[in-house]
Amino acid sequence: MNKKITTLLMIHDDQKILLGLKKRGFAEGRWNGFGGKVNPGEDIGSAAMREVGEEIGVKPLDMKKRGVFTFEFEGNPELLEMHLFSATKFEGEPSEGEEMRPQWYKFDEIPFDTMWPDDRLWFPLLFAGKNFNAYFKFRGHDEILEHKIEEA
Ligand code: 8OG
Repeated sequence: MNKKITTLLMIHDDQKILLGLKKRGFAEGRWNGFGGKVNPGEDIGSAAMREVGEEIGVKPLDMKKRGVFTFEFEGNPELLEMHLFSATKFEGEPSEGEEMRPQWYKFDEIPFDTMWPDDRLWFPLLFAGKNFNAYFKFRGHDEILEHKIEEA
């Protein structure tokens, strides 16, 4: 099976998380972390750094790998492999770009209803400092048919 490789970087501290409202593309209208497609030949961590720079103009200083997600979309033979990173320190001031509008959310005010539906299932592990791998099978972009999350 073919797969597309993407990155996702979550910037957070122990009380709040920085999310961006996606203004265009695959998940327009959803709040998410920062990331996108890895270019051919590009290192995955470098892609994660590049994307957050392009999207909100910051440079993470303590980026860590947290896990790998595999997404399958019913009826689509191409799998999506998403590499999750997190950071708590960064350089620069988050600013709105063409693609993303950044905003801080307290942990108990995260807008899960306007996020990918899998996020509410794994955010607790992210905030607990765990590393984990996950598999989600979707119908469309809203319905999870199957899933598995395993601590790594
Ligand atoms: O540039 P593009 O629109 O392809 O980027 C999609 C971004 O969304 C990329 O950072 C990967 C991320 N992403 C998915 N699926 C999911 C998901 O289910 N949850 C979260 N939080 N992010 C996702 O492609």
